[in-house]
Amino acid sequence: MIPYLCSRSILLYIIKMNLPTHIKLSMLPTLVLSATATKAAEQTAQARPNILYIMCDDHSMQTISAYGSPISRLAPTPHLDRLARRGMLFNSCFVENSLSTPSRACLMTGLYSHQNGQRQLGEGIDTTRVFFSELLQKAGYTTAVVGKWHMQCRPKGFDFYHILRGQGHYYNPVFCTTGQYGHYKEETGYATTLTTDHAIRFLEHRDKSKPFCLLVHHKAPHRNWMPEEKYMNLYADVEFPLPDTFWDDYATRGSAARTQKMRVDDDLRMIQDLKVPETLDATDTESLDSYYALMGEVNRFTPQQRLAFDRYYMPRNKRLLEAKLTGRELVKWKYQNYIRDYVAVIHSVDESVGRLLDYLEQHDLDKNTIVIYTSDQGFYMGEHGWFDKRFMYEESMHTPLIISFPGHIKEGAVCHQLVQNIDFAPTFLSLAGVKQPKEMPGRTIEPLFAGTTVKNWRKDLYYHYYDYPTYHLVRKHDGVRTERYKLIHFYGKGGDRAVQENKFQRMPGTSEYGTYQALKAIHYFRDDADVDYYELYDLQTDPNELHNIYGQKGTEAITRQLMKRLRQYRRELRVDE
Ligand code: SGN
Ligand code: CA
Repeated sequence: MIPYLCSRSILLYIIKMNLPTHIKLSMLPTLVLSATATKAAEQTAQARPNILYIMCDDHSMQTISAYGSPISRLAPTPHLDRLARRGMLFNSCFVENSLSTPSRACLMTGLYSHQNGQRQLGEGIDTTRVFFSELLQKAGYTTAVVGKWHMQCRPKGFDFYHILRGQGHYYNPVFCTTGQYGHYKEETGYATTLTTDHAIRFLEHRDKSKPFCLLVHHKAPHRNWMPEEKYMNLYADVEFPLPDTFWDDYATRGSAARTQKMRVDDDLRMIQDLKVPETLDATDTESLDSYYALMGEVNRFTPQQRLAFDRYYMPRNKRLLEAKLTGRELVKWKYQNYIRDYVAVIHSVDESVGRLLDYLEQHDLDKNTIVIYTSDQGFYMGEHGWFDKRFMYEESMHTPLIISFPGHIKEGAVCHQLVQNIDFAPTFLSLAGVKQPKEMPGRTIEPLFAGTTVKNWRKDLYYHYYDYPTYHLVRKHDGVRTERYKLIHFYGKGGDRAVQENKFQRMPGTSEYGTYQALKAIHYFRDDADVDYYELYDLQTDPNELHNIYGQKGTEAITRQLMKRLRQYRRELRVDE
């Protein structure tokens, strides 16, 4: 429209000019040519799709009803299901390092953790690496990110950002915005709603002559799972089934599965996570820490928010304390209420997805926008008795991925081929018609959109987790996952000895140092042994990964093959630890 108006006004201007008619006529072809060129440029820009990438923090596949798990059937996600019906449900999408900041660094750079420097949660990212957003911007896209950024660097390559500080807060969070990096202002409301509002505001005010790439990164449903005021009691009366592996005793595994601290029974905190401040033991540093963590959220409330919180949690806590539950009954109570809060948080996320899809439809943007929904990793909803993530075991490494792209992806399609978060940056670049830098190891997933099995697709994935010793005490490990098997190598020094290998944990002033000292102060660490061992799972016969078959008779050939592939990955990718 704009070039058309411009050409029209120039034409009128020429007509009005005090020049002989033949000169005026001789100017016309130039005018026509320039108008055509501008129009063509606009069409090329418009031919490239808009990209709407929605990523939650810690959203499990088990709580998206399109994936059909028993939990999600009791807490459905109609808008995510609507997205899945419009497009493709990916059944085999995995991360390369199941932790927030590494996953985000991988998204932005298209590189594995050891290549982009972000191995653990705090410091690390190599900011000299190119972010895909910079390349999209150069190619004529308007780029934006709203919500949880969670990297220790300024957003690079964004025309607009409106981001939370660190992990962000659920209630009345602080955001900083474009041009004001480091200057955070509090906003009244719930993080999921506010993040969606800012996403929509960006869409309203964007430069409409360009295609856009908008990243909507929700803080939800990260620990400590604080539901929105109006949804706090949404699932109060629902009883969720325990996962089959809830009482796993880790009998066939190495020590890492036992020395972690992410168990629903012992490690979910009564105060911080389950919101029972009445259990405070002021003589216990761990209990006090848990209390301050909850108060860090509760003290942010407006009086109305506080009222809603007390109205739901106080009677729930009273009933619990009166029931004097112990043993398995108490564990089951913890599980139920963990899931109830988590899925109530998801309800707001689902609504946000609905609002964004509605906006696209109402503004005629749905036809030319690819919508991607995913999480920064998977999450345990009680499987193996756990919450949190980090492990290479399925529920953590496996992450949701739903993509709709009208005209390119058939409605209701399902993809089983192996996809990893190293593929996102290459996919965005290819959608924008930008050449993929050769150092990016992933590949565009566009060929999978056709819905037929792509023959020369990858047959396995490399995974590497580094963040030990810290929250949840999951040991360092790397491994390879094929469509059928998974080989994992757990390694590294145990307890304080591991800190010797971690430069940030030894460097006062860094967030890694701060976290390490804070956990030490509440006696979080144990003197775990050094480890160096393998586990092997056959996902076809043992999808729940309960039977480690490493070293068993009959597994020699597959072990040799997987070992070879793992060595090859390490060599080719120059893995340095
Ligand atoms: C916080 C949480 C951990 C969680 C990490 C990483 N503790 O440290 O439970 O594993 O974040 O999560 S909390 O007491 O601060 O909630 S991630 O999603 O950012 O990777
Ligand atoms: Ca996360």
